[in-house]
Amino acid sequence: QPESPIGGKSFTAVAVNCAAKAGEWIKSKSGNFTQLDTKYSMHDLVTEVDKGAERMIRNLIATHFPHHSFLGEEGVEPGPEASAKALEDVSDAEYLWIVDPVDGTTNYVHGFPFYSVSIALAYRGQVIVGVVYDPSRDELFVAERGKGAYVHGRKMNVSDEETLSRSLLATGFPADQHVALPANLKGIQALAPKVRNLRVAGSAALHLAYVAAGRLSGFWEYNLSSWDIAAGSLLIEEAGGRMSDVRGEPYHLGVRSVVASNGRVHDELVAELQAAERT
Ligand code: 2AM
Ligand code: CA
Ligand code: CA
Ligand code: CA
Repeated sequence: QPESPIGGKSFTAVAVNCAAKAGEWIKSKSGNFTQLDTKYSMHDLVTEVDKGAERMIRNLIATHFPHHSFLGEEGVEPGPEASAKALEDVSDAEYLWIVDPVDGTTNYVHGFPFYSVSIALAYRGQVIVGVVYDPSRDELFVAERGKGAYVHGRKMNVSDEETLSRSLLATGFPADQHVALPANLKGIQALAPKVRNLRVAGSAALHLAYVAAGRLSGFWEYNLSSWDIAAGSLLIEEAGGRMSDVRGEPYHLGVRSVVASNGRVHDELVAELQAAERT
């Protein structure tokens, strides 16, 4: 696995710088953005802030690393097929930046302060840097492969609950109203009575950061895209947690339906979701 360039700015420093700059601008525009559009459906929102933040991040990365590839939500046609295709198109990239400029746009639009900037760098398909930034609380979550996960310099560890009955879990309502939403409503119905409680706060990347920080025991969501998950996946792994798809198979960049946990409750969570899908 490659080291960051010596002398120049490290990969992690650039990722952090991008997240901080974009995050500050996003927060400054909160409540006074001017363009609100829908993309794929009435549930899929975008503002000029999403687009502007992605452009800002993309340009900053290109100045430092002009030969790296870039995949960002706002550069891809809306909808699940296009997002899977866009990932395929860059699958042979050596260095690939995977960026969600605003994860939680619906929250951002409503002034609900739970959204994030998500920036990952993958080397030959494996995430080596993951940064999630929450501008509302000025919380910066950073992981480097093999070097741990940190929130503002403090080492993060996943929580130690051993059972679902002691777990605080989070999930998300899928955008796909036909297949994924009914599937996840079954999951919610099955899990709600078995856990301490459930949260559905609206930013997958920030939910993943919260699992890494030990604030949530686990998280699952259906039909996400690579930019929602990539950065958070490394936070989880470096904080000692576990990432998989909803069947329990190991996480990779193509996984869209994801389970993340402190590791201890993982098998139980996957089993409940599998059982719920069969009902
Ligand atoms: P976004 O805000 O970047 O779009 C919330 O459940 C999660 O789902 C967020 O990470 C959100 O990312 C994502 N999301 C919202 N609308 C979506 C859509 N239409 N398709 C796919 N993911 C979506
Ligand atoms: Ca979006
Ligand atoms: Ca997103
Ligand atoms: Ca987004």
